[in-house]
Amino acid sequence: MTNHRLELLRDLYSRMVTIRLAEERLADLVTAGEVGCPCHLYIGQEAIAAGVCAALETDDTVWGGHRSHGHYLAKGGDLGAMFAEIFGKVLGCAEGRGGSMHLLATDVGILGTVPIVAATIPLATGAALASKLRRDGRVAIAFFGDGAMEEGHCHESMNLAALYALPIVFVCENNFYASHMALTGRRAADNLVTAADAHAMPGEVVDGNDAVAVYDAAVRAVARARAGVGPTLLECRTFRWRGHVGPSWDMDVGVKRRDELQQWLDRDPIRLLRRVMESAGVAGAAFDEVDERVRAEIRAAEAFARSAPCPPADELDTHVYATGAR
Ligand SMILES: Cc1ncc(C[n+]2csc(CCOP(=O)(O)OP(=O)(O)O)c2C)c(N)n1
Ligand SMILES: [Mg+2]
Repeated sequence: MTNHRLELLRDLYSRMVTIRLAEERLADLVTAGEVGCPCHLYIGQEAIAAGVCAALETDDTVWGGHRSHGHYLAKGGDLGAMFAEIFGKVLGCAEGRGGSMHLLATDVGILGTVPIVAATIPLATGAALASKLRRDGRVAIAFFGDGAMEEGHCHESMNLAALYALPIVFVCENNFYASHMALTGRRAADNLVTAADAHAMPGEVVDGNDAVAVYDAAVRAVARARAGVGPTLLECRTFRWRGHVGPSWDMDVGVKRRDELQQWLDRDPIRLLRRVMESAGVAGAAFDEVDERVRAEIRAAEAFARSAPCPPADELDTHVYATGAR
């Protein structure tokens, strides 16, 4: 393995561990009642955010939904500002007014995560159209779930993007559930990727638990987008380990996921990557070092969030009503 490739694996590992450990801490804080904000955890899907974002430049834009801690962190969003946001503090990345489902970091290209299912797909398409008109070379990434592919504006966006050959990659994270409904209970066939054919763009099914496979697919799709050839649909197949929202393991809500979940736990994306790295000669101490560094960053992020002030009560309706001249 080349040094360059090994550096990539280290980078992917670091991004994935940051997401995993940050969310495990958030899960504990929700369980302890210290965080009241609803958190849709991404644990189990880390390889997708890490693999795609490792293929991007800082200026490229990323758009997500309700389950976007992973996208925010993988694209380089500040950990302290994310914790502060989830604690509802003014130093949060949305000034404490959005919480877990409205993470933003315009300086690193995270332009919008919004919990209305599929809402950011047209926004990402608009960003791609703007990039094409400005010729600024940026690529937009729309991250969304399998459930979002059932929304009309997802397909309207894909059609427009294909028609105008826009620089965008549609990344569907197929975790086989939308809330508590299984994919096969909602669709006649497990065939999400065939939407690409309908919209005359390339589509690729990717093992969403294999960070390197995701990265390689993203590199191809981003290159097409940047070259002006047009959009790509990546269907990354994965599984969320926790409940739809909150830290539970989702085995107690009437969803018969136990057997399915066990199969995916055995394919832990972080463990899979670690195995590849170990066989390339990376020693155990190197992983411990990353884990320790990330744990220290999370402790610092939490301390920062706890010590930050809440938004002042007299600013309750700031940003709610339009002000100034129209
Ligand atoms: C337009 C809209 N309809 C319904 C909801 C309620 N809702 C929130 S998340 C969700 C499921 C989304 O599933 P999917 O797109 O597969 O993402 P996942 O939760 O699996 O990551 C639903 C139905 C919503 N937020 N917005
Ligand atoms: Mg889903």
